[in-house]
Parts: sequence; structure tokens; C-alpha cells
Amino acid sequence: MTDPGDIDAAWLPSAAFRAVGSRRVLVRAGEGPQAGTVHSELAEACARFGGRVVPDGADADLVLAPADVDGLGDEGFTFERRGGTTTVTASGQRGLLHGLFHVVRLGEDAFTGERAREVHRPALATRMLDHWDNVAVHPVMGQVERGYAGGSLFWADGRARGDLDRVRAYGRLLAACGINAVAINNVNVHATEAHLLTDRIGEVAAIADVLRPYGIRTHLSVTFAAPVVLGGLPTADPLDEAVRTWWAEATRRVYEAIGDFGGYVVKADSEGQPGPFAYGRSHADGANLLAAALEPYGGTVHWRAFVYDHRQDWRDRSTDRARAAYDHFTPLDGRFAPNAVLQVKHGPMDFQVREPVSPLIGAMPRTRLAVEVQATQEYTGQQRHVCWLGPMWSEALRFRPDGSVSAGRLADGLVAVSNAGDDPFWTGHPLAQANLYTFGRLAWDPAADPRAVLDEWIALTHPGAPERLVDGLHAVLDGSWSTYEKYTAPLGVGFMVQPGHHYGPSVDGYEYSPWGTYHFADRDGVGVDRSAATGTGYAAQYAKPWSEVYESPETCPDELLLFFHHVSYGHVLHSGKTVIQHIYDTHFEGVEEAEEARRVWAGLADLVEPARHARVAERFEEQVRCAREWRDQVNSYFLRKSGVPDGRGRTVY
Ligand code: GCW
Repeated sequence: MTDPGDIDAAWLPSAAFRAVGSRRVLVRAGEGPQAGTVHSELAEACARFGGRVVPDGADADLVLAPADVDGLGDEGFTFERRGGTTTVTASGQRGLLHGLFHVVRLGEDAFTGERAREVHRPALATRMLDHWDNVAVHPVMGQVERGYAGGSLFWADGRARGDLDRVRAYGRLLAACGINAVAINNVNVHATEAHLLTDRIGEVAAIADVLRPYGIRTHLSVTFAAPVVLGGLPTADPLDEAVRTWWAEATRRVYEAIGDFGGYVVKADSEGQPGPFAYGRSHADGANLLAAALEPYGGTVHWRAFVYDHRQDWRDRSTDRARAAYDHFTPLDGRFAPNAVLQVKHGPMDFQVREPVSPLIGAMPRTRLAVEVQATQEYTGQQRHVCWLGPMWSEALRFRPDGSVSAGRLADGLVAVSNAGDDPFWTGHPLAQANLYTFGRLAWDPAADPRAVLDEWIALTHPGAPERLVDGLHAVLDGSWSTYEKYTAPLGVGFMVQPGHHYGPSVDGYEYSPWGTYHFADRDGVGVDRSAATGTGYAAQYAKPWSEVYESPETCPDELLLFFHHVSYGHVLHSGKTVIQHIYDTHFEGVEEAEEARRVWAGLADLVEPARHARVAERFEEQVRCAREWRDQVNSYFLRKSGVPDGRGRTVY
């Protein structure tokens, strides 16, 4: 059982260091912030578990040392075990830090048998978390927009926290799963937060100082209107000389305060945020303005592609929000600066439980791209429901726009909206920690098997876990995404959530709204026709084979059918069921699966630290209640629309 003092430690409880800490360890990491971390981690682990940090030349069980290995880069490392010695080498301190955590993950396995030299390096250069944290509590969105884990880790009482110990602990957790960049404020940049860029950069620097020893660079969300709202200029036109000078000067000062500052994140012309459209300029003009300011210092601008009309008329059937990012950005391919990265949500809509992979991914070969996923569970149960997103992300990362199975790279970076806050369990729902951990590991290696990553998380979080606990956690987590999908919006149609906060069911909640998120259910059928032949043409944004696969209901995968097509309730799926019977069956099953997961969790009470067990148990009560609400509202809605009864005669209201 976990030491109660370790609740805060998530996947790095002290016992996770037992294997390393009971060895003779030789470190030649050199000087520098991450080298310092390697030294102190090992010294602490050895002090706790009876090992020893030995001087150069002495016999050692574990050696960490610099080496010049071709192609390792700044973050890669080698690992091998020969003649009773485990050796980690790296060209940079960051690599040694990653190597150390690799050894921690392996535990005793790192010190048994022989292992030929393995080379480890991250597949994606940027592995980033975006925090939607506000400095000043926002009247509607609170301190953390879409945050379900308490307040912000970084900000409290209107300023950067004075005590950054928890930020330090956070940085350590992130380093241990491979994350190397954090944006510390909301992409919706409000009045107070705009000032972080200029007169409040000192607060950002204090946070950056704490994250640096873990190899994490700090990024800032900035408002495109900064030259106006902060600089007093009459315009923020990206082609205006005074505007360019303003950004260059502001950025120079940022780097004076934070030498390794990562760069800017920008949400422009999106949901009311200012952007280049106001000046008749393109998003390439906008992004390149900031890229030019950052370029002398090696910084990057992450420019978000979440640009769509959020004030559309629901009566207008020709506008399709799913098309928007592709339509806006593909004409700009090749026009973005080398240090501008287009940050694209993994799906074309908005982090629904099921969406196709965005057609923008793969459609801009001359543009650097980062894929954005949402660890914070805005649409997947808000950390009251267990919903492990590893399989969903893995599916998206394995998707190949040309239908191949090659391991070719989808993007330069992977970004997640963080699900962490100042909650003692970090993520509100203790099991949601698995999402954060899995994200980091998949960003390091998108080809990794998510279940193996989950095994790592379980082993680190519960060192020495008996098989019953390991099996129980798998039983609760493995299928939790599929369970959530079953009791919520069916067959990829999306939304059906309560407007505004997005928790719980409201089938027609967004049906007559300006947000572009409709399901078009009537008495005959449901779904959005996005075919090229008769619909919005969205399906044609894909390259072959996907454009053809999605074009026809005959070939479209069941799980996406209502995303791409409007079909009758009697339409027969590949599964052999009609759409209406599928809706009934999955909603009953989803609730049963949630109840079963709750039962499995209850049976683990003797193996899990009591406070953690109680927190999860309490969340399961809410999940089951809410799942039943989803089931009954969705089933009743479709019974009333269609008049088709459940083939199995179960209760529908
Ligand atoms: O998912 C939506 C959220 C908004 C968010 C927006 C975005 C930060 O509902 O709260 O704003 O996406 O990604 O910009």
C-alpha cells in the first residue's frame, strides 16, 4: 500500500526509487541545472534506500555519464547492462535526466541480466502541456478554464505563487514521463494575463526557474492585440513597422528575463480572441510576426488552428464547422516561418469522445505541425468519470493520412491541455493521473502500446503492486474510454452535452445554437451529411483512401457513421445492428460497464491507500449516476423521435 505521505507524489512515490537507491551509483553528469537534478535525485534515493554515490573510478552498479553518440540529440540516451553494471550515457544533461527516469521505470529489471545497448530518443521534439490557467479568477471560467482539479498550480491570489514547491514537484513528475515544455497561462488571454508578457514577466521567470532543472522550457500565451493593449499603439497589424518593432522589443526583454524561454502560444481570430483578420491579413502574416520576434533567441510560436465561425446560424446548412481549420490553413502551406508551428486539434471539431483525425494533419507538408489533445476531460467526464484516453490518442497518432501503416511522423510536436491543478491528487480523479502520464510517454514514443504505458504508470504509482491490484486497475481503466463513448453521444455524432459547462446530457443542448455542433435528428434519422456528393463536402478534405472510405455509409466505419452521414434509424451497421438498436444497446451496456468498474474498484479497498480509494469511490457514485442520466435521456429522446421500441423491451422513458 502507498505511504499516505506519497499521495502528492503521483507516479513518483519514494518507493519507486528503491531499486536505484539501493545501488552503488557513479554519476559524471557535469554541471548545469539538469545535471544538478540527476545528482540530487540519486543522492536522495541512495540516502533513503542504503545505496551510495561513489567517486569516479570506484566499482558501481549504475553509471551515468556523458558520451558523444551520433544522433542522440540533446535529449536522447543510451542504456545497457554488461558484466553487472548498468550504464546510461547521453550527450546532454537532459538526456541523462531522461535516462535516469528510464532506470527508475525499469526498477529491479534495470539491474538484472544483460542488455545490449539500446538507443532511446524522443520521436517528437516538443512534448508540451498547455495550461488554461488564468491569473485572475475569471467570472465565468474560474481560475482554470475547463479545469477539474482545483485551482492553478502556478497562480493564486492574482499572482504567481510565492511558494513554488508544488510547481517543482510537478516539473519532476513531467520530466519523469518525458514532457519538456509547459505553457503556463490560458490561450484565452484576458486583461490581467496580457501583462505577463511585459511588466509581469518576472513572475513567469520565477516559474521558469523552477521548471528548468527538470528540462522543461516555459512558454507563454499572448494576445495578438498586445501592441495595442500593452503598447498603446493604434494597431496590431502584423505588417505595420511599429508593431513589428514593438514585438521585437517585448521579446528581447522576455529573453533578458528568461534565457531559455520556449516561445509564444497564440489563439487568434478564434472564439472572440483578436487576430490578423481584423487587418485583412492572413494567419501566416500573424504567426510570422511573432516568429520573427522569437527567431534571434531560438524561440517558437505555437499558432493554434482552432479558427471557425462560432456565431453561425443553425439554419444555415452550408457552413460546416468541421471544415473550418482545413479551409483556413491549407492555402497557407509553405508560408509559415520555420519557427512557427501550427497547433492543430486532433479532431476537426472539439475534443469529442469520438472524432475522425483532422484532415489538416498531413495536408500541410511544408508547415511544422503540432497535434493538440485534451487531457483535461472537458467532454469526457470532467474527471468525475474515469476515462483513460491512452487508446484514443494512440489511435489518432497511428493514423496515416495516406492510409499507409508506415511509422512516418505525423507532426513535430504533441501538446495536451493539462488536467492538473492544486488538488492533492493533482488531477481531481486520482485515476486521471494516468492520462497525464500516458500523454507524456506517447509524446516521447507515439508508437508505444498504450497498455504497456499503463503498466508503467501502475508499477510506478503502486510499487510492488500485487497482481490483483494490477488486474483491477486494468479492468477499471483499459475499457473506460469505450464505456464513456457508449453511454454518451452515439456513433461519432458528438456534443449532446449541457451548454456552457459541458457536463452531463442535453441532447438538443446545442441543436439551435450558433456553435456549429448539430446532430440533425428528426423522426426518420440522425447524423450530419459531410459527404462530397450530397453533404458539406468535408469528407473530400481527406486524401485517398480516407476520402473514399468516409464518403459512403457503406464503407464509413460504424463508430464515425453519424459524424459523416445522416442515416435512417433502420440503417444497418457493419455490426449487423440497426442504428436505433445500437443506440439502445450501447447505452444500456455503457451503464452496466460503469457499474461493473465501480464494483471492481470497491474490491480493491484493501490494496489502495484509503484516501485515494475513497476519492475514486466517491467519483464512481457520480459517474454511475450521470451515466444513467445519459442513458435515459439519450434513449428516451430517440424512442420519442423515432417511435421504434427497444428490441429487447427494456425500460425507456
Ligand atoms: O474546447 C473549447 C473550450 C474552450 C477553449 C477552446 C479552445 C480555451 O470549450 O474553453 O478555450 O476550446 O481550445 O480554445
